[in-house]
Amino acid sequence: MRIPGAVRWSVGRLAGLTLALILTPLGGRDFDVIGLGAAAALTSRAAVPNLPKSARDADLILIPAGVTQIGDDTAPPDERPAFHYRGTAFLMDRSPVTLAQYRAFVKETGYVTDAERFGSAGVLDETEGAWMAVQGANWRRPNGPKGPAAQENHPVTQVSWYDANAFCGAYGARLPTEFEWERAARMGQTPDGHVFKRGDPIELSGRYLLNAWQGTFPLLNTAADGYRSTSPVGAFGVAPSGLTDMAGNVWQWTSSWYLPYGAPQHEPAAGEGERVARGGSFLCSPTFCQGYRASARNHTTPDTSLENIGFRCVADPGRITQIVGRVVTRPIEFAKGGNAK
Ligand SMILES: [Ca+2]
Repeated sequence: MRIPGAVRWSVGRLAGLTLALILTPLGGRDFDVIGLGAAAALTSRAAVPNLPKSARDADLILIPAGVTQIGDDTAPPDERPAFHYRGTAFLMDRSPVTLAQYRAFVKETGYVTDAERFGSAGVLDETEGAWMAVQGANWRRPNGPKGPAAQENHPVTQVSWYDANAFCGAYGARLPTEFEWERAARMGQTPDGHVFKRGDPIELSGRYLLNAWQGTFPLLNTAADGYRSTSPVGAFGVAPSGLTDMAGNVWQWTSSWYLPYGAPQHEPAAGEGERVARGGSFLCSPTFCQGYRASARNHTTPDTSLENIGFRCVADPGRITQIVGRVVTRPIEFAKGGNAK
C-alpha cells in the first residue's frame, strides 16, 4: 500500500511484526507521521463486548452553530482551497480522552484494542530517527513493555481509529468531523485565543504555547516545553472556547475520510481510504512539521496505532445523556502554560 506523505511505512505484520520505514524529503509536507499500512488479514476490527453501564467521566463544551473558514490558501495543497463552512451546534469533549477514561471503558466493556490484537504499535525510535513497530506497545505502555506506563491524566494513545470510534459510540457519542474539529480550533487554540498558522512561533517570552518538539527532528528532543512525550491534558491552558489541547500533545482522530478539498466527495472503496487526524503532536517540530496549525491535516489508515495519536468525542446537543458526559457551562481553570511537569 502506497501512503503519501513525509513518512511512509511498509508493514509486514504477518511476517513477524517487522516494519521498514522510509523517511522521505519533506517536499512541502509538514506532518510528523503519515500512515501505517495494514496487513489485510488482520484488519477486522474488534467489537465492544459489553456496553458500559456507568456514566462517562468527561466534560463537554458547547460549540455553538456558526460559519468558519476551513483550510488555508497559504498552506500545503491538501488544505486548499480554503472555503467557508456552516456548522450546527455540537458538544465536544473538553480534552482528549485520557488514559483513566480509557481504562474505565476497557474495565467495563472488556474491549481489546487493535494494537493489543495485532501485538505491536508504532513508536518513534529517537536513536535511529525511524518509526518502528514495537511488540507489546499498546495504550497501557505506549513505548512497549520496556517503556514507562502511560499516565492517567495524559491522552490515551496507541488507539486506532476503530478503537476511538468504538469508544465514542459505546457512550452514545461520536468522533468529530474534521470540519467540526477545525471550527472548534478556530475559536482559539491557546488561552489568549491564538489560532496557529504557518510560521507562527510556538514560544513567547520563554513560555511554550503547546507540547511540540524542540531540537533537531527526529534525533534530538530537548523537551524545552517540559515534555518529551505526552503531557497532562490541560497543561498548556484552556482556550476561550473552554477546550484544551487543540494544538500539540496528540493528533486526534476525526470521522472524516482523507479527501481533497474542492473536489467531488466520495466514499473510498471498502478496505481502502484513510481517516483524518487533527491537532499536531509532541513529535511536531516547527521546522519539520507544523501540524498544530488549525488547518493542518494528518491522515492514515484506520487500523493504525501510534504513540502520538489519540482522540476526543463529540455529541449532538439533542442526544445528550448521562452516559455521554457532563456538559460544562463555565470553563475549568488549568495551568496557564507549559514548561512544568
Ligand atoms: Ca514537548
